[in-house]
Order: sequence, then structure tokens, then C-alpha cells
Amino acid sequence: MLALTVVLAIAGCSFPPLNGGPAVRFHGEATDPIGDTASVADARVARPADLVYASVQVTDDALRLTVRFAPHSLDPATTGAAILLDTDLDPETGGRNPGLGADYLVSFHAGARREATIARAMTDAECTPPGIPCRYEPFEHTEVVLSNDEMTAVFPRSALARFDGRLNFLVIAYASLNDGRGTATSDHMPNLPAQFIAVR
Ligand SMILES: [Ca+2]
Ligand SMILES: [Ca+2]
Repeated sequence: MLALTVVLAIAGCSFPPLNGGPAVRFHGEATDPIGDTASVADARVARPADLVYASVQVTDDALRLTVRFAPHSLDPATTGAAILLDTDLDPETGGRNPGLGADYLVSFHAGARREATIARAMTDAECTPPGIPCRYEPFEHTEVVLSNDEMTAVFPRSALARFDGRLNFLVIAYASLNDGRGTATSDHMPNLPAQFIAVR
């Protein structure tokens, strides 16, 4: 049994998967400094999540989002992340950030119910100024894969409307407080003056 296991392991190393999976059509990534967290002084946040890297890969069928944290700064109990996506490359549509009109929001929720949701920008009667989206309505969820310092989620590309594979995005890491009733932002990327990370 042991010999067979060893042979299989060697065979696995000798024959990597064909093409390494589906072709990536569009890709964007960025790094972020270690040690630039905002809430280091907040006593409620024992381990402020410190972003160091994020990427978005777009294949024919899927959108893969990866967020990586400085070693040991991802607290599985409290660390969440929000990724704002401008999928039509139009800063005048979606929720407004400087230079980024976020048509969708992906949330990597913290804690026991660990999952990712995708939400679309919505306008309702309470929005001010009127006609500009002021909230995000979740419509699909998927699992979050957690490794030591990384979170990954994959959504079907078909979930996104007006999307040709290119997008702009930014990432906000936060700590979930009081059983999710509050949050404290711990890091943001990219840092100014950059306003977004381009996926092209
Ligand atoms: Ca950072
Ligand atoms: Ca937009």
C-alpha cells in the first residue's frame, strides 16, 4: 500500500494537469504594503487584517477573486473583505467612489457562516442624491476557500450583466465586531493616488 501511494505521488508530479485549467482571458492584480492597517490602535481588533495582494481572474465561465493578507493577520473568526467591481468601466454607473462606479459588491463574510456573496448596485427612494445607487442587493452566494493567509471565491461569469471581461476593482478589509453587527475597516487597496486595480 505504501509503495503504491509513493508511485502515485511521483506519477502525479510527473504529469501536471493539462493546461493548468481553463484559460484566463482577463487578469488584474496588485500588491499592498505590510503594516499600513488603519485600526492597529483599536483595542477591539486583536489582529487587524493587513492586505498584501489581491487578484481577479476572468475565464470564459468564471470570475475568480483572491485576497491575501500579511502572515497571521487573517483572523478566521473576524476578518472579512469587500471587493467593489466596476464591470462596465463607467464611473458614472453604480455606487460612487472616486474614479470607480461600483456596479457590484463581493463580500467575503467573516466568522462561522463563511461565504461570499455578490450584490448589485441598487437605487431606491431613499437614495440621496436621487437616482444614484446607494445600496447593494445580494443575489448569489458561493463558498470561500480559506488557506493560511488567503481567501478565494469563484462566481459564474454569467452572474454579471454588461460585462465583457474587463473591470476595475478595489478591496477593503475589515474586522467584524459584536457578532457581525459592526465592522471596523482595517486596510484598503490600492493606496492613493491609485483609485482602482485594472483587470484587462
Ligand atoms: Ca496592507
Ligand atoms: Ca460602473
